[in-house]
Amino acid sequence: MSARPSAELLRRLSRVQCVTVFTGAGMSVESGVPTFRGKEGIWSKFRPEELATMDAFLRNPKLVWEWYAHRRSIIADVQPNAGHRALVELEQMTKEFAVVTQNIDNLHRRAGSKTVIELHGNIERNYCLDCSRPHTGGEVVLEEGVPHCQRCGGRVRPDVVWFGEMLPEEEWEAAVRATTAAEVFLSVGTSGVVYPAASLPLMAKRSGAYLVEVNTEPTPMTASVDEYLEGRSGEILPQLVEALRLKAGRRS
Ligand code: BV8
Ligand code: ZN
Repeated sequence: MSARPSAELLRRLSRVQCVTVFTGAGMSVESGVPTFRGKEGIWSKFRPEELATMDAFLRNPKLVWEWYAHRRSIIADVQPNAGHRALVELEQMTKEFAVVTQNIDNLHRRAGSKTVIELHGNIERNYCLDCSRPHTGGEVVLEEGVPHCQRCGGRVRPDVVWFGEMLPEEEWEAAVRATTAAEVFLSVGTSGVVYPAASLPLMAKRSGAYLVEVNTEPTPMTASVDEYLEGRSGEILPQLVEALRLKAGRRS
């Protein structure tokens, strides 16, 4: 049974102008996409920090490319879940709204969210390490499992942010603007261990936002939030939107 949103949260969400939702891998679990650090984590014999790095790619491009191909195949077969769809509705009910996601699975956009800030890139995009040419899946030439650029023969990599790499500047700045402007900030389905993304919820709170966490279990952030809703995002977010719709209906 998942926690119900408080009257305070419903009051705020029905009155404020600016809402920002920060999402992590937990958002996509109910679509069938495994998280990183959970028991059923992706290829649990490897830690993301060991595979999602430039060193790992340079050392063993075939293994890293196969790991991303494996994840792409999972993502190709899944659909956005009720939680993604609830955020699309919440965006339509809110004057200024942004999803700031750590996820690379493109599910927020596929669900129909308009303002999606992808802090860690997008697994459906690739580019050439040498000439930076963007590559869609079809144009990648595999030689012994290693992807090469058709134009210059360079190595092609996924367009995601690896550990030790800077986040894309434009997206980071947009995320900070959406965080500091938020009157309500929802942190959904993230363990809050990967920086600098994990610094956003407390940045929101320090800027005056009402900070809400949605997670199936407590995280290092839970002690500092204004409201902790324990449960699955695919249940809690639709319940939240339904309660807001009812409240609006009562008012009109
Ligand atoms: C950088 C793309 C700087 C690739 C990813 C020590 C201290 C502080 C920082 C560091 C440090 N040592 C190293 C660092 C920096 C490092 C970092 O933070 N490391 C961590 C591990 C300590 N960060 C970086 O390297 C970043 N860059 O710092 O550059 C710099 C400075 C100067 C010069 C150069 C560089 C780059 C980080 C980006 C890494 N890329 N992804 C890929 O995906 O392959 S991160 C990866 O982790 C994903 O993006 C993922 O989203 C993200 C965070 O994980 P979560 O989303 O939280 O997922 P997780 O599995 O952990 O948790 C899921 C949660 O969902 C759980 O809490 C679970 O309970 C919950 N849940 C499950 N089911 C549900 C649910 N919740 C709701 N409903 C459900 N149904
Ligand atoms: Zn190239």
